[in-house]
Amino acid sequence: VGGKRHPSIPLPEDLFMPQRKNSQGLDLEDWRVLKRVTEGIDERADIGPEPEAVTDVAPLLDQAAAAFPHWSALPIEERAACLDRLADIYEERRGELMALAVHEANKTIPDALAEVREAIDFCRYYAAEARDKLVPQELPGPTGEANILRMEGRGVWCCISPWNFPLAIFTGQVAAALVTGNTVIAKPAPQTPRIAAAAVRLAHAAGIPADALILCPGGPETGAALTGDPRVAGVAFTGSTATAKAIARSLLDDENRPIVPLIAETGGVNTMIVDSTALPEQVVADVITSAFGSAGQRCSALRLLLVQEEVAERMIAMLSGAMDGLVVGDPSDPKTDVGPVIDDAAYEKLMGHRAAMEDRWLKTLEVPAEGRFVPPTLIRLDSMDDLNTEWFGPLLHVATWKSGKLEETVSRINAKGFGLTMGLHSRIARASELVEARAHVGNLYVNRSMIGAIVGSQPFGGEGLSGTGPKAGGPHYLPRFCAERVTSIDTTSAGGNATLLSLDDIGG
Ligand code: UN1
Repeated sequence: VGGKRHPSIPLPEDLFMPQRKNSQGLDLEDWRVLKRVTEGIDERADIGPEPEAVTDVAPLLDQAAAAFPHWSALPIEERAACLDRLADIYEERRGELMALAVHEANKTIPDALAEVREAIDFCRYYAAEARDKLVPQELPGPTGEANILRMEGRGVWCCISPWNFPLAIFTGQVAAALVTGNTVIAKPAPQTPRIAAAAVRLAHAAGIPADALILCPGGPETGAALTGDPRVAGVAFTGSTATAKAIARSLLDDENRPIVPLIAETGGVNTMIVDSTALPEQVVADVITSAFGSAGQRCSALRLLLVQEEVAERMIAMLSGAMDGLVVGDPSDPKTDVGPVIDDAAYEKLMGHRAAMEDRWLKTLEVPAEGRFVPPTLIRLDSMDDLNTEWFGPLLHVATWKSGKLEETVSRINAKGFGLTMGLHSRIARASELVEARAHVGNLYVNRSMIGAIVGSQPFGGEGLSGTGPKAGGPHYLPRFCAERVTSIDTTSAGGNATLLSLDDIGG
């Protein structure tokens, strides 16, 4: 790897075939799309006015509640078809959506493409899941009885999404809530309301009624007003652990309020364990991608690298060399690997931590003076136990672990209380089995990068302080949005029902 740049983002004119899929899972066809889109992106694109924050949420909730009976009664196929149409529309309008992701959320161009692709994947996956999983099911039971299980909408879901995946996670939450028969109030992060507004316009164009999906831009007060309202029948939230806990409390505040589900996906102190058998070049490439890709602004990102003592010095030297290849700068430039962080508050917080750790820097980079560029920095820790907070940016902490102490190392990582992603680089099968058996994390990545979970293949989400589950993009996600109802009918003559009812008879 040495001085070679990684991840390497080709200029449109030197398109090449990557050896393997990169962190975003981009393959040759994607690079072709990327080339076309890059040429189509207008740097001065008008991203439009910011949608106005909502101060009074009550009328929106009334509207969404009124729309529920009609939307929830539609056949599953009609709702699923809306998601498929939305996926098609996203594909057609990919260039504009990418421009919004670049200009509003500071996404690099490959990240912006991955963002739109993931949003499309969520639509298609949840549409397929709904067709497969939501149909009424006749369950086995004693003779003379029919037992029918139905999965139905619960009411108005409130979806609160983050700025770091302003289209993908926004769309994933909304699509899941809608296809299961709920109506939705969607509150995007205050940093990224425009791309959310575009998504909602396109969703309406795809056939989702305006009252069934309502955009509700605003900050934390708007979010609190929504989750505190008894008309809300469920909350899907991605963001900080502290906010998830505040939402959970607010859902339980009012004694007369029904108990409603919360699906929370939050942060992590994500760790990668590297042993002495790992392939150094691969480790370096995967660490760079996992820690500095998307400027470290993914909840899956690598925060703490744990290298086996014997190989630590060499690994750190190689990593430092590879960091020199990172291009930090304007995200709309296709050469850029690392863009600015999302806002001033994030910048100040990260720079504060970086400055506090100055005597521990192993490596840092020069970055453009103008703009919110946090220099990718490698920070040495005396002990792996010294990092227990998530720093949401391109700051990577490094510590060592001792040969023979793999199990203890995993326990110490578990003890931090988070449980989102973990990485392992080792060529020993037993090491992989041990970590798999002991690690309390939602997503374990072995001998690869630890970001860029693929919808349908790598359902994503954590446990402990990292969230409630179920995993987004996985087979258990949709049921959590549903009310599960069983009807049991006596079909004997004694029960007054001589014939077993067919599913059609009960409107299934
Ligand atoms: C997040 O950063 O909020 O696997 C979660 C990944 C992404 C993570 C999304 N799907 O990197």
